Amino acid sequence: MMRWDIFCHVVDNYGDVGVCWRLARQLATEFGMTVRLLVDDLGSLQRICPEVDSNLTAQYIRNIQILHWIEPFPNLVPADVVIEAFGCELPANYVMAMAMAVASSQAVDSVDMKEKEGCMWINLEYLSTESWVEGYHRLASPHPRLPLTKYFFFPGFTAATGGVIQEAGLFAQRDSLQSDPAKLWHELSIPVPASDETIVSLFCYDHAPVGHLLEAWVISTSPVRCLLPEGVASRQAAAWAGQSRLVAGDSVQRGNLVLQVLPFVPQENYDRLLWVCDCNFVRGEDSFVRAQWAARPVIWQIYPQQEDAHLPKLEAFLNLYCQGLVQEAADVLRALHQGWNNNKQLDWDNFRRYHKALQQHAIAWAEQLAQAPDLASNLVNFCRNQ
Ligand code: TRH
Repeated sequence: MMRWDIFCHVVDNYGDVGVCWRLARQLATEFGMTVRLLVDDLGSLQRICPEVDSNLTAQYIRNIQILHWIEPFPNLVPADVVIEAFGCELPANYVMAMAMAVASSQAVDSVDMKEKEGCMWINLEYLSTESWVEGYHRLASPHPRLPLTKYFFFPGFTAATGGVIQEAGLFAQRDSLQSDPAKLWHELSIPVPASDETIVSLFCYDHAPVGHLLEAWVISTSPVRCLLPEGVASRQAAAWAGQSRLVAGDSVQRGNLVLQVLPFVPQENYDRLLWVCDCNFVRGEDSFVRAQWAARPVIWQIYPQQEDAHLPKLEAFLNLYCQGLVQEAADVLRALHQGWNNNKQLDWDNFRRYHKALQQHAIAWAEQLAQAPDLASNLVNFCRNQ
């Protein structure tokens, strides 16, 4: 089970490839696996990992072979473990090669009594907080024609799911920066925050009520510095500021708000940014999990789905997350999430009032989450035991 292929079809944005890239790195560095990452959109990967050359069909970065997934797909020898990320459809010739590998190992098996080998085929699903996920996690789905079985693997926040990505040493790195954040402020050319200033990072989808939020900060009773990575919600922020566009390095001051546009940073640096902010607005899947590891209050904009199918998922997460949080603080957190995800007004001062309770809870939540095995360990163990 040493060779892993991770197939990633980028639907949109950076989350699909963001999760696959993290997983690939962890499997290679912590488990010593030989990993190939096959991505159909190298530009998205390059955005979060600038070392990637989007013109190359094959390249090695940090011990991972990155292959441009193109059609027609070349004939490759399949790996021992094949991850089909987020239900992307594997190339037909690759699936046939998997089936042939299994068939030939079974033939050897009957003659030599050798241990049966073949491909473990895993569909790594999207992260979900809903309880039905526990019942579907690790279910097998035999192929209708070929001697192959696909297993469904569901990341999640409970012990009966596949867990979430957590690299070894993550907390130690986070704690070290949190105890001395000055070097990051310096790197980002941000003045060391005043004691009454709230530093917020803002990463959201274009339909978020950015204007409402910025207005709430303008009239906030204490100063707010909003760090906005370039290209994200910068259109609404620029429109709100009465400017044609905002680019990295720009800043806008209104009332009690300083809005500062940062470059879109490499993935590791984004983690570091989350660690030092007092509150993180995040979205999708990967930034959402990383903000939880930051152990700072999180406001999540969930990826929108047709017929508002995403709203029960948001509710399920809040139900889980708010356990053990004092009722008033939980109400405030829920109200902010409802407002942020439903294009409504936001009561920032109320959030500030409960910031301490929310901060303590964020630490406790991260500690509790870290008790369960992480996604990569769960995947490796599952494949070994199968
Ligand atoms: O970008 P996202 O919205 O991604 C996804 C996709 O839209 C996907 O189709 C959808 O199904 C999924 O969300 C739920 O949000 P996400 O998941 O948070 O991914 C963003 C990635 O970008 C994450 O790995 C962090 C990274 N990032 C940086 O590397 N630098 C930055 O400056 C920022 C803001 C983010």
